[in-house]
Amino acid sequence: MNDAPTADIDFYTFGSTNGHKVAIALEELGLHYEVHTVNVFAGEGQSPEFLALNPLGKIPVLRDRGADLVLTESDAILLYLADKVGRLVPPSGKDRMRAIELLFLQASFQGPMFGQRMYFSIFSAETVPYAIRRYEEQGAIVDRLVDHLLSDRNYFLGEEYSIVDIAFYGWYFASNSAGFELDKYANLKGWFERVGARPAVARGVTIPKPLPELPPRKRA
Ligand SMILES: N[C@@H](CCC(=O)N[C@@H](CS)C(=O)NCC(=O)O)C(=O)O
Repeated sequence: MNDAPTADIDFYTFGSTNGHKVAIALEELGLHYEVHTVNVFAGEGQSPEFLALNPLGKIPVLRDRGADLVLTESDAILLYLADKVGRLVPPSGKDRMRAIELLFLQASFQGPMFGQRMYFSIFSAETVPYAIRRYEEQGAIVDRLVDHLLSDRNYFLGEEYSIVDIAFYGWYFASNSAGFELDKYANLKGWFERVGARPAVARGVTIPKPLPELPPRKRA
């Protein structure tokens, strides 16, 4: 609930993948928050005020005033919010460790590979066929793995939707919009549609604004 007057959470974001993940979680959890739009692609992440919150100059950043806490890294923020409300993550035991393992997988593998794929296939001023191929291959490895992980379940942790789904959805949403199709992966495609049908997800990917129109995808 994006309603500044009663919020004790400040959410610094822009309309891109890692920000959308946190927006989806805030919406799913029904938390009150105030959005601060930081156009990191126009240099606003480099202002002294913002660098004091995140020295890397990237969004998302979350400040929980009540807890006197500033957090960066989207998956750490997802875990914090889920724990704060006591929903969307197993509270303890093996199931919680599995959730954390999958969050690390998302942050260390899906995010960087999809990020580089997007950069070389969509945004790079120069066409670098080797890099396009390399990250298309890495993206396909992620897709095959995720399709396999979802082969006997509706969500990453089983039948319960969780922050792991939100973490993976952010990049799948952006890469799908950029023309990276999921048709070859039935389990992954079914999951993508299931998660995308949730009202909080549909709202989250428009906060503070939807993804921009993207340039055409380069082919190697
Ligand atoms: N590992 C970070 C990545 C954050 C990130 O790359 N944010 C992007 C937007 S989605 C950004 O701020 N880019 C601007 C820049 O790199 O200067 C996370 O998961 O939060």
